[in-house]
Amino acid sequence: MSGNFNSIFQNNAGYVEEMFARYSSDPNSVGIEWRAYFEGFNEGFGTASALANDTPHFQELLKNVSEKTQVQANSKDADSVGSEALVFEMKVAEYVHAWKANGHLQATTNPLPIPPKKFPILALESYGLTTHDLKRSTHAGALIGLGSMSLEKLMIELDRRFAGTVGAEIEHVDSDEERRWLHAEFAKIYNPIPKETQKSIYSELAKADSLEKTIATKYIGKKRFSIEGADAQYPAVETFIDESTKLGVKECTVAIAHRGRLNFLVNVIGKPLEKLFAEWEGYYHDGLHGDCDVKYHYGYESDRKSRSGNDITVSMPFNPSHLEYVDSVVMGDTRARQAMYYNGDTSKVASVVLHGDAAFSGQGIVFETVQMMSLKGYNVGGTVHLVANNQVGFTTDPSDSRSSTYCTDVAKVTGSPVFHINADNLDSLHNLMVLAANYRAKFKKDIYIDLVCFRRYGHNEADEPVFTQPLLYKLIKDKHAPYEEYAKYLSTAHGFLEGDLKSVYDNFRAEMNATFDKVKNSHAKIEQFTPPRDAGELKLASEKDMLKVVKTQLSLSKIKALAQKICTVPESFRVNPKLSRIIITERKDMADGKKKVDWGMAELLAYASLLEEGYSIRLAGEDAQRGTFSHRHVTLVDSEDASLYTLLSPCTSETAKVEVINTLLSEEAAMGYEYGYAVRQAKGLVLWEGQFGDFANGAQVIIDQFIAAGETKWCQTQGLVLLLPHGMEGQGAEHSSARLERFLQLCADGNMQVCYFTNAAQLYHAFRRQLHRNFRKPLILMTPKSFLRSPRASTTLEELATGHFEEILDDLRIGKSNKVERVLFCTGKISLDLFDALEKDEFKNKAETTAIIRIEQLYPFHMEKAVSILSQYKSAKCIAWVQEEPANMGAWSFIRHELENVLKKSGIANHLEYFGRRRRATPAVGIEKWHFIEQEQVIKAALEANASTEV
Ligand SMILES: Cc1ncc(C[n+]2csc(CCOP(=O)(O)OP(=O)(O)O)c2C)c(N)n1
Repeated sequence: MSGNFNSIFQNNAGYVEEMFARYSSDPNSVGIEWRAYFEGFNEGFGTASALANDTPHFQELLKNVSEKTQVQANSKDADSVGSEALVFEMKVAEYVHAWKANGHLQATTNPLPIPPKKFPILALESYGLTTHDLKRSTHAGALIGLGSMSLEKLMIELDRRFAGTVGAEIEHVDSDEERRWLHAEFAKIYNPIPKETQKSIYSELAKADSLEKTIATKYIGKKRFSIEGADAQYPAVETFIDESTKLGVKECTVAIAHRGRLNFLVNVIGKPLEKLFAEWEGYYHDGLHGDCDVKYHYGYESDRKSRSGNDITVSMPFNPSHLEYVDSVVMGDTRARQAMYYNGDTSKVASVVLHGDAAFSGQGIVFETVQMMSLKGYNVGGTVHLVANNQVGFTTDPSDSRSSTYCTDVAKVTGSPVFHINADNLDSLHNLMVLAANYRAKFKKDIYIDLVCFRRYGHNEADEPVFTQPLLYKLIKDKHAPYEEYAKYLSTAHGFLEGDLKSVYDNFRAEMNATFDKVKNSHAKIEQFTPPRDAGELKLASEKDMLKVVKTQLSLSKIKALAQKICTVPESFRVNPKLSRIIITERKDMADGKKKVDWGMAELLAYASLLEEGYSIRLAGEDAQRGTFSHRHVTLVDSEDASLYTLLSPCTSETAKVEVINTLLSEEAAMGYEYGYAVRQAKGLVLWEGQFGDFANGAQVIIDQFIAAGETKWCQTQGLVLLLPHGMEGQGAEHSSARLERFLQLCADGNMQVCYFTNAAQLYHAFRRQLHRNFRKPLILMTPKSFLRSPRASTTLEELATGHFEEILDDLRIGKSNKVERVLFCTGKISLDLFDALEKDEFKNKAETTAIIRIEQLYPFHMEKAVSILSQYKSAKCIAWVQEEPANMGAWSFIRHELENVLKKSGIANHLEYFGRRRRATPAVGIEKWHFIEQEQVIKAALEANASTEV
């Protein structure tokens, strides 16, 4: 509670009462500060009216105020003589509010002996109170649901509740209902927990430590990113899982970075210890797919029981070293599970994301991901964020790694509650995780738990932490293992027998040692590819598999019927008249065969056809519903009431759903989310579209670490489509290039497809091909801007019905191939520019002697097809690659080796020439006029020059 009311109260007690009366009948009739003040009372009592009618303490306070006011009203100077009792109450009330809001600052959350600082905001004196007031009775405890008591007692209660070993940040939560609920639940945080639960917690701590010690003794000095010091994460997550299953949760997705990951994989996610030891031993069998990854990046999934014996599916996504990027991926995975397995019910799949304090406060993707919490296209019904705050990041102190007070301050962005807890207080941690599970289930929002703990060793086990954190590690040296500390507490405070507890630990060690011996003596195989549930017969595939023709045709009548369906809007829906003309009418003409099918229509037809075949579609992108260039208009807005209608909805069914999402303005988290979704939803098409392709490099980590490398590292396949508007049109450095060259540089081992189409039919067939194969591969697509509606890039319904995807398009204009003198290989937009140029007077004479060969799929490159096409043009004197991108960009550095091979294999001795821009530091010039001059020079050189020319 902010605002200093003292002066008001001192001078005008009657005014306070009047304000309260007004507030009680209508909270909006008083100013915001008064509202905030009286709302504070609400949290202790209930609603505003309950406050007025049902609360004995407050009635008493009011009576007191009333009497005093009456006295003042009869006196000569009623306004200036304040009620001393009221003033006192108000001062204490402010003091209580300060503790409710800021008590966490002074909480003893640190398990290391570092006492919390003192904060003036929590001092009596800051509210005009002194030690002389301690014995006075006050009603202000009502603010936290207590009766009247002395100020002294109230202070003790405030300290106990708000500054114990758990601190609560609740006051920033907007909703009254949530705040009241949170305060009421938080009041129970120190309640005792059942003995059985204590046993489970001890056992989990013992198991966590056992595993680390076993690995440490078997693999001395090896990196394992031990959980030691943050062991409490394990029972915390177990409590969350257990409580969640009681609330109906069937699956729990758990993401965690390096620290404690091996421990979590085995103990929480159920990866058999045998498998882990086999990985440590390096028992990799022949024929293992891909390059694999380090042990602590692997994910796992299993069905297991919760502590109470309920069924739960637990999973952990694979993740790279790049910290926090998996946050967005696990969100997408969670949403896909909810959509696919539980009909979108968010209460069935819950997510816990574990973070490190330094990464959580430093990495920007955290902000982007948490911002998704309540968005229609992203919400997963709330996530529990558990930060293992070991008070150091690698060798960096918190004072150097964040400006915010807490590592969890990003929670304020979404008005989510935050709790800071001392990891030694495992009983309260249990209560807190119960609270978290219930909060998530009830309010469907994120909740943050800052688990203050320590790191036993250096960043990894070989690092010496004393070099950089000598003081911290002096304290850590004296700290016992969490299982030992808890055992001490259980035996002294709860009558557990030390010997019993010790044997629990010893048994774990013995079991783990036995497992190790077993693995040492056998050569267990390491399993790799497991397609997601319900994905059908999916396989791994090579470059060769990717080049096989895929039957994507549908009958013409079927396509026509689909086309009609997707341009029919319900009669009651009022489409903007202009839009109706340019989109609906035109698309109807396309459906009737009166007009060629443009890019937008072909795209929608591909979606519609897949939906009718039972595949779901999820397209998320920046302004994707309309499309950056106004070409898509798949979701229309009613011009009168702004309601939405998706043109694809008539093609959907129970199993085939469509979501077209205008995303938050994020590339990294938004793309990561779709990656996670695509991995899970193998039976659907998942697409992410950039506003312009140029902005996709904001998601470079997702591209490099997940999309390009996920299959080779983890055997994790997916068919995510990236739609990246690309092409040089004079729009400057940042609206021209999706950095085709970067994607091509990442291509190997059949990891993805990189394409740049020139015809809408190709788009249609490529989208259908994505799902009509028994494997999944990402598709990176350079998409058009200027030629979205070009007749040259348009197609016919017949082509859709009869064709299939073509990796390379020969020049069908050429009548006699032996007349061809010049063969220009190119990709995407420049091909269409070249075709246009050949129709102009200046170059008309070249039309028959110049063949333009379009490489529509750059990777995997179809060598055989290219050779067979080029072999027709043996008479050509000039064979070249043409591109509009600078020479150090575009496809040139990738394709030249492929094309040189094509020449060799076609028996052509010529050199491969290059026509295009010179090497540049930026993808495009900033001055439009220069662009057009350059573009003309490229075209001219391509059609006339005899040797490589850079402009
Ligand atoms: C994006 C990224 N940048 C840098 C690193 C290198 N790195 C690995 S762990 C680490 C410190 C992480 O600290 P924290 O988040 O507190 O987790 P802790 O290691 O303490 O558990 C750093 C900088 C990384 N893995 N990822």
